[in-house]
Amino acid sequence: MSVIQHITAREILDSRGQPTIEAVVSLSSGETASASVPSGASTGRREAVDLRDHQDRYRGQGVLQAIANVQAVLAPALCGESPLNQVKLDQIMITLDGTNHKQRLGANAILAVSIAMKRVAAKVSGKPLFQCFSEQASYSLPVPMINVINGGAHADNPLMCQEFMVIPIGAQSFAEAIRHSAELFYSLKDILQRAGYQTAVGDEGGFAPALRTEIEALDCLMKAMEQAGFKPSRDIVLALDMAASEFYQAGCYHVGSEGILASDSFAEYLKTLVEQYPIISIEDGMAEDDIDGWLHLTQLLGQRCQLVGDDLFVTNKQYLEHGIAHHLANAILIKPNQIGTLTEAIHTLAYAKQEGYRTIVSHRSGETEDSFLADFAVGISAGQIKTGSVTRSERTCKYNQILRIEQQYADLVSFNPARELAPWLINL
Ligand code: 2PG
Ligand code: MG
Repeated sequence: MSVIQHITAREILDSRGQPTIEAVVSLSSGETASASVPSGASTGRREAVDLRDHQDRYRGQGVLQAIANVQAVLAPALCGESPLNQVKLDQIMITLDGTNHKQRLGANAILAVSIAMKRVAAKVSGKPLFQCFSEQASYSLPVPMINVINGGAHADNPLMCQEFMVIPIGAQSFAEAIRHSAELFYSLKDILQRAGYQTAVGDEGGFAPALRTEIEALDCLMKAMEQAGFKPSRDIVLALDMAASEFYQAGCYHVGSEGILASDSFAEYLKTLVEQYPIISIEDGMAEDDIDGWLHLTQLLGQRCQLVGDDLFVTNKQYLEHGIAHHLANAILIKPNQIGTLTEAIHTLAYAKQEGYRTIVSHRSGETEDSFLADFAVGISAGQIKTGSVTRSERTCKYNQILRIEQQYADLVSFNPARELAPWLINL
């Protein structure tokens, strides 16, 4: 029987030029696999800890301590184990860390090893990675949310909304969804250029123009749809990530163009946007600490719009349980690095599905060229994925991997936006 023989890690760069961890796991039978982990800019307060050195090198962002933890603490405990029991392997790491938020060993150290072990186990099993999460007769390909305008913490422009995303619901296949999104992206570029805006891209590959208001950005998107020949609501719908924790201070939302709004007024403002534009999904519409605001927003919009908890739930089953009990949001973002192991991310997702919450697998704004997220989203039939725009290779590598899966395993997979987004599409 093949067992884990060697685990090591190294410091590499992410898409923002910050250091991150790449872990490498080798088996006694000779297989080797590696995995690298991302990091966020608009992080939730209760996320698992991304351990940094806080020394001079890389302005404090080095990950040498986390790497030392992989080599000195995790590797000795995992070597000799079978790579095939992911739940047991992840539990060993959780126990070794022993803290609530993985602050001792670092969620970056633990997750890099967790993913590399999954990958090497897939190699041993001889199956494609996406098929190693669960045996299913058919896998659903995730509907992509493509982030075409970047704002907030991901761009140097006045937009408060962090992500303006398009969802190509009229597409018949994942490949067509990517083509539609790319065609819309080119039209958006024309429109921004004609209006005299810069078309350089932000952290997640969407344009980062110096538009002053959210309304201006949404109007550009509507024009881009028209120019590219798409009918709003039939072919393309919109999704926003407000990342509202970022501009919530002393109980109010500092919305730039709209001024300073109390929680109720901010919810009303979001409602107006939903009424005026084909927006079917809003992520972090309220700040993570504004629980009353979340309740109010869910009552106001929860029947007609997908309300996604990102900072609110941080992929943590315990926070999701609290949210469900208190009727907050109706969907959850699943970011493995917010929780630190694959097993915990999968448990949170399974629980969300069981409770009727929609699930969206998500990248981070600081990413690597690792395409693991693509196989993960397909393998667990998450239903939706967001991993940036149609530019920047750390974003497109995930979409490209789903394109490969769709082409190579056509008989095993299906793509159906109407199924994944049903409750929100009927309201359009
Ligand atoms: C988000 C993410 C990813 P960050 O808020 O959803 O888009 O951003 O990784 O900066 O937290
Ligand atoms: Mg978010």
